[in-house]
Order: sequence, then C-alpha cells, then structure tokens
Amino acid sequence: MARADWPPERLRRALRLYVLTDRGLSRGRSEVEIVQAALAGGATAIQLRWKAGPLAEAVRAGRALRELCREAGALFVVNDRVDLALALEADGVHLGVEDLPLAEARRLAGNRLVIGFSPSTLEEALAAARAGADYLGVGPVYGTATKADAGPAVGLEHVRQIAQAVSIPVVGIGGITADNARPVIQAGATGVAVISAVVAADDPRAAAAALRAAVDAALAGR
Ligand code: TZP
Ligand code: MG
Repeated sequence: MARADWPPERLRRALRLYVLTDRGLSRGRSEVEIVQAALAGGATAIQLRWKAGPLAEAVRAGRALRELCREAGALFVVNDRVDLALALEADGVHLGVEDLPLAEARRLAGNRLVIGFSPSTLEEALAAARAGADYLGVGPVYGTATKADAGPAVGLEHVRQIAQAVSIPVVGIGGITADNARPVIQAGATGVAVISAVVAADDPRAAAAALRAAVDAALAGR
C-alpha cells in the first residue's frame, strides 16, 4: 500500500504497538515466527530491521513479512533503506540521521511510502516534520542494550517536548516494556516501539498482548 492508504488517523492507530525485528535477539526463531506471534498478540506495525547479511535474504524475509502485515492490516516498514522498502512495496521506510536525507527519500518515494524519522534533538524533529516526515521515533526513552549506538536515555521529558512541538505522531522507543509503557503515552507518544520486549520474550505473542493492553489503557486514560 502507498502513503495515501495511511491517512493521519489510520497511521496514528497503526503506530500504537510497533515491533522491530532483530535476528540477533530472537533466540533462533525466524522473523516470520516472531512477526506472526507479534501480530497475533496485537502489534499494529512491524519494522524489518536488517543490519547484517545479504540483501537478497532481506528481500526474502521482507516479502513474507509484507504478506503477514497485509493480512493483519498492520503497517509494514523497512528500516534504513528506501531501495529495499520500494522493492518490497512496503508501506513505509524508517530513516535516521545517517540514512538518505528525508528530502531525497521523499523525492525517490513520492507518495509511495510513509516516512518515519529518528531525530536526536528537538531541532532535528522540527526539521524532519517540515521536510515531510510522517511520524517520528524518539528515544532511547529508557536505557537499552539493544542498540549499541543509541546513546544515553533521553527520558520522558524529551518525548513530551517533541510531541508537543510537532503535529505528526511520535513513537517512543528504547527499553520499553509492558510495565513502563504507560508514562511514554502519557508524555504524548501515540504508541511505543519495541525490540527485546517482544523479540527476545519467551512468549512473543503474550508479550505483545501485554504491551498492547498497556498502550490501549494509557491512550484511553489520556
Ligand atoms: N532506537 C533507539 S533505541 C532502539 C532503537 C532501534 C532499540 C530498542 O530496542 P529495545 O530492546 O526495545 O530497547
Ligand atoms: Mg537507521
């Protein structure tokens, strides 16, 4: 599906529980197994996060995830690479400061992709929103060992500041679990993005369900 298929309210709803894949943390289980379980538990968005290994393999895995997300009505996003996102006919791409600049990504993707961006500062967040980002990923909210270069925790106040400053949805990421998701939503995030809380869980489906319940309860109480 294209960006036009994700109008603002639908996109917001799709960003409630966003699960990123990570082969290193999945304890031998495939992306497909993890994503099936995550979707069954209530994940609303999935990101193929491919950091090592041949791209041909990413294409194979991505095609399968693309189908699972389509069936579930979930948003399917590819990390870092506009070319892979377009090749997979993903719904979106997620970019960081070291990836293709937003304006170039938008020029290549046109209206075919939802574009997410990870700003480090409020200034970067504002610039990304101006450059046409559709949502922001802000973090690490809490301490995390999952992303080596994630830097120190930015905290809830940082989420609040950015969420107040931009009109596009903000998703909190980094060290989030069912037990600490609530304050992230209370700080103004539309949803939470997680890796280890689902991907490394004994029961990824139950872990996703617990997270989804925590997010929905926090959104309902806001
Ligand atoms: N970006 C900021 S923190 C992070 C990413 C990709 C890692 C999140 O992983 P976890 O296991 O949910 O802390
Ligand atoms: Mg990146």
